[in-house]
Amino acid sequence: MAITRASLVRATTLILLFPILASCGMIEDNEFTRVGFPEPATKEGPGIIELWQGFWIVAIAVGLLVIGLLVFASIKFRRRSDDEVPAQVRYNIPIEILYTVVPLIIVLALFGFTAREQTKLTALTNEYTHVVNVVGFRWSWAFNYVDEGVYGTGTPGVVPTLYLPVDEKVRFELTSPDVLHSFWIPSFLFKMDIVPGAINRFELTPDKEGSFVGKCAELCGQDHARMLFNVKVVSRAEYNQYISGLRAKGQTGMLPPGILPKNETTTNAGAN
Ligand SMILES: [Cu+2]
Repeated sequence: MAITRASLVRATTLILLFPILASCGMIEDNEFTRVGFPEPATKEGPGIIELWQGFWIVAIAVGLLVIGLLVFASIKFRRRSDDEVPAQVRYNIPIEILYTVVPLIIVLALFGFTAREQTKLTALTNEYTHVVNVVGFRWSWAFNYVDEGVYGTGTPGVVPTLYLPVDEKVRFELTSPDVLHSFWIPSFLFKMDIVPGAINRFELTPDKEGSFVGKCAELCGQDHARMLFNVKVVSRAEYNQYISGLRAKGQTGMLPPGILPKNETTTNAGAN
């Protein structure tokens, strides 16, 4: 047989050592090794990637074990002649305990790692440098730059851009005047629902300058698919320049939830 015990041990070791090798830079960081995730653009991103990779490593290890046992059992305990009935085994208590307890331990461990990462990710601190109130409305986005007292906004036809200064922790406050939306920037590896009547908060630190895309991840109505926005992570100087530009255009104050800028109406306001 081509699969020897040595090659199985080698493959398993490689899978188990994957996170260490990856973090040492010995395995190339690409979309394949990130299992489909985009390159993270926040300080918090790598932790989420590691959790995701960990789940895959466990899933692959369990999958290999199950397939291996299936192949092993179907060869070793196969019927060897027409008049032979293979040994019928049942009520093997140690094995039954084993296959109840081991999956339980795996699930609890996965739950533990997830809860730990989630608690860290959603923790609110006082260490942020600025606050952006994201208003998701049918069917676009407004961004109130709370500390600076200015806003930017879009329409279903004009995609708005959210500006963020690089390497500064930002607190997002999500509000909606109408229905459920979900604020999602794939490159930030993070999304959170926006619930009417509530304020959902989270904090992230974008650490890569560049342009990213964002979208609504909650099917919210007729023009849900048009709820797109751009994200620009820029230097502090460029950010200040953008804020001054908004002020010069008279976009000062906060855009209250549900109020669209002048000359804009929600064309589908009645479509409930
Ligand atoms: Cu939406």
